[in-house]
Amino acid sequence: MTKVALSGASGNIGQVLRPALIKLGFGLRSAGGRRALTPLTPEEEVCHGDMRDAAFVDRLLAGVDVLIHMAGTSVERPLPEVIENNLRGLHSVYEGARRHGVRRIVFASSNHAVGMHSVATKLDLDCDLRPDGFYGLSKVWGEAMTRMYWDKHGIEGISLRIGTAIERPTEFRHLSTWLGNDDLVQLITRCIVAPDIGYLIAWGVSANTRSYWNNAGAIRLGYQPVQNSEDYVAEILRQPNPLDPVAQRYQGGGFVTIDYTPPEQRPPRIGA
Ligand code: 15L
Repeated sequence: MTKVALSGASGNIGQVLRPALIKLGFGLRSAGGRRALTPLTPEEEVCHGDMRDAAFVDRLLAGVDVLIHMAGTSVERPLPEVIENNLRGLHSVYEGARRHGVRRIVFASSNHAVGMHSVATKLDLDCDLRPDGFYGLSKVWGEAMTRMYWDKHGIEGISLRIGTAIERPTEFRHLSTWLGNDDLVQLITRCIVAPDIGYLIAWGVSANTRSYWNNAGAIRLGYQPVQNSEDYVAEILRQPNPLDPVAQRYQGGGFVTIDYTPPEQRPPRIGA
């Protein structure tokens, strides 16, 4: 039986994955952050702690085949916090993966690693990395680290650029970014069981008609999304778009306009 460790198990995505992975028959060890978790079944192992603590990482990863790494800061925050949780924390857990012979890491990257791309552009997986803040920048670090641990240490890695993982889309941007719960579970399952992956990047997105992203790369995983935000379009178009006009222009939406310098306040271009 494949032994799976799930970090960030008390977060929004973790709460969907825990019962689903147990039901699918994986041996699961779930890790929370500050608060202790209660096992959902007698078989589920639980732990909680700080990813920067090597002793905690050892408890999380001993005997594990696949780490689903969802822990860390998941929104835009001041740089020192992002560095601690998403850069130092990630390094600590990846070193733990080396110590314990973990075979594959599934890294929760984010669309915010490319959030400064225009909503008018459909992106392929080899698009330029254009983070929309310190959080997105930390995901660029994470993707590169996941690649490095495959190249240098032979730990298979999958960087999932997750869109908006919620039960149902609720606003205009979600028509492009939504990842429904059923597709999320299918995607993570494929990330655990798909053979001979080496390293790859995939968009964590449903089969949305208006997707910003071309997910052809996910074919290697065997991921075939079945949910489509268009099913909710009538309801969403009845509501005003909550994003301001600048945020509406970029794939990262509201993350873009946090600490944003408007064009009229930017230095003039050389030679312009
Ligand atoms: C993310 O990366 C965040 O973790 C999540 O809270 C959402 O903001 C999501 O992206 C999104 O872009 O909708």
